[in-house]
Amino acid sequence: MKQQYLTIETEGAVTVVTLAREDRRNAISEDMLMEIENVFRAPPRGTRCFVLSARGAHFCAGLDLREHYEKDRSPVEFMTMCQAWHRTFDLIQFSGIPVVAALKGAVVGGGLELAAAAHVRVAEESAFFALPEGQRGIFTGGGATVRVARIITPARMIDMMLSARTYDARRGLDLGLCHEVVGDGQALARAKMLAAQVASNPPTTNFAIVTGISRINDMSTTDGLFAEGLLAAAVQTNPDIRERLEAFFSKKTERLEPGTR
Ligand code: 1HE
Repeated sequence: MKQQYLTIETEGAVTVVTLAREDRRNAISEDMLMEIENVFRAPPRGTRCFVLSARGAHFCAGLDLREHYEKDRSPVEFMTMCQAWHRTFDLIQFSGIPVVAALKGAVVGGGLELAAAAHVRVAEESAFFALPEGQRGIFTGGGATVRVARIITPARMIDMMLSARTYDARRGLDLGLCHEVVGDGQALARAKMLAAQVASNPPTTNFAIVTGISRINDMSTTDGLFAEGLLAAAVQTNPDIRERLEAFFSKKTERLEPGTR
């Protein structure tokens, strides 16, 4: 299917999805959301890791405010749209295929909600994080109350929304909004490098990591430990890992060193 607001390129086992609505700072309209949903619902064959990137100076300015203004949606229409955002971002988080986001410039409102659904977030120095919804007189609707609040705590999210506080990339790193900061213009290359490495992990292991940990976090201790045991039983007994363990015994694997990667 032809996309109007995204580009999709497959490089080996890595599929790079690029938001391509630069003139609107990659703000997400209903049609654009549907395109995002489609690619994560039916990943190109052979995809073992996604990179989520953006054209232009900004990652994503969130909800398309102009479309919202012009459509003058009813409560039910907006609720239905929020459900589409939730469905799409759930697909990103839980499809079982890891997603590495390359962030820069504005990562705000729904743009932060989108980034928070990714598993690894690399940010350029130019990146900044904000939830300006309060200032606009609206509320988050793409999952921030769940995903962003879990990363930075509900108290900090409340402050962020009330005060329209902005965090730069370094502060975002301290708070967990991103996992690594790189120079301007370098996030995509770094994200591709990480994605290639992630893609070389066994798919079952990646599936367990990206679908299991967040869900277990929602469970009681007893249920969580039980679920962890089940996941580990499925992953650790995968015959494919024997070869990896043999490589480790014969010292053929890359050594873990402090500060690498
Ligand atoms: C937009 C949008 C948008 C820009 N919807 N059109 N999100 C926000 O409140 C962020 C709103 N945007 C901004 O604060 C700024 O645009 C940026 C900091 C991201 C970038 O600034 P700048 O100076 O590079 O660009 P600009 O001149 O502000 O914007 C360029 C154009 O993009 C301009 O249109 P033009 O016709 O004047 O060229 C802007 O109107 C347009 N544009 N952002 C529509 N968001 C499921 S609920 C989720 C809740 C939310 O996400 S609320 C949105 C929060």
